Amino acid sequence: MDGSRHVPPGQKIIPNFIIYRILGQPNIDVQSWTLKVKGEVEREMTYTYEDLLKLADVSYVEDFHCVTGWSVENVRWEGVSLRKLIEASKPRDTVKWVYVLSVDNYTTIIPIEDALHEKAILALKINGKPLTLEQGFPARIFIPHLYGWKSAKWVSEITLLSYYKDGYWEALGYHERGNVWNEERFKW
Ligand SMILES: Nc1nc2c(c(=O)[nH]1)N[C@H]1C(S)=C(S)[C@@H](COP(=O)(O)O)O[C@H]1N2
Ligand SMILES: [Mo]
Repeated sequence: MDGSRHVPPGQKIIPNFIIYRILGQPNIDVQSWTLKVKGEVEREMTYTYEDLLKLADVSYVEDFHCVTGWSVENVRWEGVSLRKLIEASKPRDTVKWVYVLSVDNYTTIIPIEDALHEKAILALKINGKPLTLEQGFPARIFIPHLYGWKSAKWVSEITLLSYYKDGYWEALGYHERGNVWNEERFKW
């Protein structure tokens, strides 16, 4: 940052995250939990939590923005580059969308360009500690320039698709991409 704080349009800073679990808090057994990367790929991959901890390669401080208007500043995020996970599965040239499924059946969708951004991660830690259960342990998506509903918690599957498909909030009119700087809140 350059000294002058940048808060996206229509957002207000609050001190702490408001915890959302629209489909309830899932029970997670980290020993049996896995993350799958599948869909239009040459190589479907399955990762354990241990595998992901070893792959963790990204750490930075970025703000979090919920589309309802609250933001939390200066959060340290650590995890695995989504680009690295996607490339490891050798996606076909036709891939345009990344569809995310969570253990609680929450879903969301992300354009491939945004998922390949260098700061797009599968987050494993917040502020130096493993995610808490309520904040998405073992793993959640985080992409700093997209609204928080794209930051699916308790992720279990990442599916690479050539076509668009609504996730939970997108089906209710929320935006296909959700860029916070362009205020992409709703589709229409
Ligand atoms: N599985 C799941 N992921 C989710 C949600 C949810 O209800 N279930 N809510 C989303 C929304 S709208 C926001 S703003 C953030 C909130 O993250 P937090 O609960 O860590 O504050 O989680 C996102 N990821
Ligand atoms: Mo949100």
